[in-house]
Amino acid sequence: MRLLIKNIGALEGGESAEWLLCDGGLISAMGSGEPPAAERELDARGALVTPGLIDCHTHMAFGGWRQREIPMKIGGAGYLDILAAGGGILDTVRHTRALSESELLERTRGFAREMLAQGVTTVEGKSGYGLDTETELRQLAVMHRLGEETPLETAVTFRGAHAVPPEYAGRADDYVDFLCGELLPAVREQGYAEFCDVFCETGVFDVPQSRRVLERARELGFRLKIHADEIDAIGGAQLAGELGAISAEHLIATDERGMEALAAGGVTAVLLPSTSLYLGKSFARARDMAERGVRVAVATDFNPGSCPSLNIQLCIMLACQRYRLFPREVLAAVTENAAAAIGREGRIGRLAPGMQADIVIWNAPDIDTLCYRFGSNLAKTVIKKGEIVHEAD
Ligand code: IZC
Ligand code: ZN
Repeated sequence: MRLLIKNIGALEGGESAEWLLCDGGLISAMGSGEPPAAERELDARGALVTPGLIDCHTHMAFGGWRQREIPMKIGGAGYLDILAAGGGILDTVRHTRALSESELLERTRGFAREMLAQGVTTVEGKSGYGLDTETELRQLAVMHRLGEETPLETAVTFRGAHAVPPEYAGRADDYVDFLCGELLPAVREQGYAEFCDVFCETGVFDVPQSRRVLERARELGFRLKIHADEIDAIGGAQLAGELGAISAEHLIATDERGMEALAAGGVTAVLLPSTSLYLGKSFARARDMAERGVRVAVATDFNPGSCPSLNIQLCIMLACQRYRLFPREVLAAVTENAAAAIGREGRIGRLAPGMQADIVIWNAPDIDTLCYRFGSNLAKTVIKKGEIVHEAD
């Protein structure tokens, strides 16, 4: 069925046009003047039209919440203090291990509906709340099934190197042996994860341990991601550059040398402004990165600890206000640059003939308004592969 969007007021993320035609899940034509006929028509009534948003960094398949950490945090405990005391990620691991695949899928499906309603048509989701073979594979299966069974497209990332599990307490190197020897091959065999990510951070995995996991993952055919410099700059950005990772994520504490390494390695910087907000940290040096030729993407980091929000529109406002990115740069950060962070550029993230028909019609006349009116959901009609998947009341 052909779907026509007409009376577009402002088209962003592609050449300007007044109408856009979808056919067979793709954008088949765009233009100005008299639109062609189609079986179904949507009148944009002068509104903004953009590519579907891409949330290229989440940990959305998890059990439980961590609201009970709030008094500890207000009392002065930091993210790494809570983790070192057996809480934080390890608390979520306990809750995630307790859920069956169908229970975990049901929860995650609820998040997927909220994301679609926000204008997100593709999401990346990481494992890392199992830290054992069975639960890690279950989390990956849930992210895969979410993509098969809902309109939300998923990119699946294995992140067994998220924390050292209680079974390996004080034996991080042994856990790294287990990851390289057993878990990574099992994940490869399962076939759902495209990417392998590591939490390279003080007290979690140091640079040599992160390197071991990532080199083994590369050998097995995964593309590499790395959580780097979220709290301390211990060399994660340099490692990402050296290994030619597809992306490095967080980068709150990244210094000049880290930025150079990202630019030289062609690594996309995935920045997570809601995490900075929620942890009360500084904001990544997005403006400096962009000016040094680093491709900048922005995502939510949705997870139960450091960012219990899947609101990508909040990230859009923060990217503008706190990263000092211009509205067009912000839009690129949640569309085409986010597509590059998950190896899908050329198929999603832009509006052009031949691209997948992932489109949002907004309750807004222009992208400045998206960066401005935070707190309200401005997505009006959300289209995935040429089908309407959400319409605001
Ligand atoms: O559950 O705390 N930063 N991992 C690294 C997270 C945040 C997720 C969590
Ligand atoms: Zn994360």
